[in-house]
Amino acid sequence: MTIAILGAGAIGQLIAHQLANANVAPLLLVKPDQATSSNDQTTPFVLEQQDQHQHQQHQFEVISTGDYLTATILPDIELLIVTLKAYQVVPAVSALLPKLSSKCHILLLHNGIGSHLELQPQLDGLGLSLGTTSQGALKLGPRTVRHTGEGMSQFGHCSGPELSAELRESLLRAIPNSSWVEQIMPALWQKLAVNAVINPLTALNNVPNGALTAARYQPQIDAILSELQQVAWLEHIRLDADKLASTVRQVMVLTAENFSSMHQDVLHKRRTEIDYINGYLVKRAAAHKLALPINQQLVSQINRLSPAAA
Ligand code: KPL
Repeated sequence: MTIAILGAGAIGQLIAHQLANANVAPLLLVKPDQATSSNDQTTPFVLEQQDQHQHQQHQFEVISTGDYLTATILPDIELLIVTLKAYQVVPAVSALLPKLSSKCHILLLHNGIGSHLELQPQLDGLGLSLGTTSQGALKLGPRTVRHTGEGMSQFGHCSGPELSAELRESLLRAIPNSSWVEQIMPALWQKLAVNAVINPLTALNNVPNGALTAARYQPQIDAILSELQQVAWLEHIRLDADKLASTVRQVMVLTAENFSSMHQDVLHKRRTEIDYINGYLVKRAAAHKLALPINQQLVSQINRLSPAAA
């Protein structure tokens, strides 16, 4: 069984360790400029557990994206787990597609929604699944990650042939608190709500996630969620408003000390995932001839602070 992970960021490396613990160590496909590149096949990857006293080491086969167009192993990949940022998915997967066999199944796992719609026209019959995770991971070095939060993971079918039962079982066995759901879109929308509130507000106000529990943010949070609910309804996604608001608040409390990924992206002047979070809401709303002024304003404010799309 050949599983590969495209993107050796914090979540990619965490899942690689979890798969290795379940005896299905994946290949890692990484960018050539990363210190994790294929030139170094000897330095182990380290997983630091939450209590910071326990460490695990695994050796993964690393293929740099600079070499992978010639890599003979690519046609053997049966499951490609893509843990890149949302905006990196289409260019990176498109470059790989000519080398993948028709039996390869792709699983996208990132914040936000929308990359699957851009990728689908190119898939030529390959199976596609989508997932969401609230596991926390922090990259401490090129080959070191810390598992910062247990969290839950959900996966589900999107299009084309379904993932084989064998691979599905391996994935669920490897990733703690994970499940395969009949309908993945409602789960993605719930995570979208969390990110649509926490990510831009923490980035714009330069605060950690927990700060958003202060009363002064509540009107803005309610407005973001109310617009999200309107689009979800038009998209036939049924979400319970009270449950959504309490989930968002629960994440703020559980991750109170953390700085959101968008906060960090803005701080380090990196491109953010806003186009696939609040931007996705605005786009879907426009398709229904609906305007979302609050979410649109957040998109504009974040885009003024971070590098624009290429
Ligand atoms: O997913 C996250 C992110 O930072 O992108 C949350 C859940 C908001 C945790 O920080």
